[in-house]
Amino acid sequence: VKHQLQNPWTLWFTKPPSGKQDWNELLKEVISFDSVEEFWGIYNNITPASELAQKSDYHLFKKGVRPEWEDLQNKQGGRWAYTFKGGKNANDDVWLHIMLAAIGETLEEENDNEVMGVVVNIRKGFWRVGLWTRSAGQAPKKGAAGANQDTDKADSKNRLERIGKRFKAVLQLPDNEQVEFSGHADSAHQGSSRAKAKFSV
Ligand code: M7G
Repeated sequence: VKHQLQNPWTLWFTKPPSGKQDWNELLKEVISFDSVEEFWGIYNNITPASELAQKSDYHLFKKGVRPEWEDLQNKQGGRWAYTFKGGKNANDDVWLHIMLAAIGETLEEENDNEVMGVVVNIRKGFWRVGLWTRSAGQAPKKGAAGANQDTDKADSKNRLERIGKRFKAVLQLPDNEQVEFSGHADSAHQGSSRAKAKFSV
């Protein structure tokens, strides 16, 4: 029996740069799947995140969305991020739990339609997990059909904060630890994902 997921997902990998390569040349699509059983088959056969070299990333995104700021479905979006250090197994568990929450669709309410994917960045001395969302708490374009600048902006921010709290719950963070949200447009503008946080929960 196959336990069908609500959405098909694609795993991507960013390999560490060797010399001067563009972000684009480093990002590779690995495999797509749409059942719980396929997920475990893949998970049990790929290199655990804790065995990847520094500057590697895994990205698990809804099929059809590239894990890039430039993707049309990410352009107006942003991400919740949490940076941490821990033991190998504890770190792998954090990433596993984030992936399970994503494919199990427990990071948002059914109509939120915000979650694009999740990412783990393996860096020198720390890991970072990210949760990418479709919107970034911004006002819609002026004159967009049915748009109400003030209520739409507030709605987006409310949704994102609710999602940020669920992200924290999956990470089992105590109240005094924060996760931070930043918009992709700011990250792209600053040429770094370490853009100043717009808000935190
Ligand atoms: P990072 O891997 O998110 O964080 O971004 P880090 O600073 O901890 O390593 C590192 C760099 O990768 C950025 O400064 C960009 O040059 C590039 N990069 C990362 N992302 C997610 C993108 C993206 O979506 N598009 C493009 N063009 N470059 C990116």
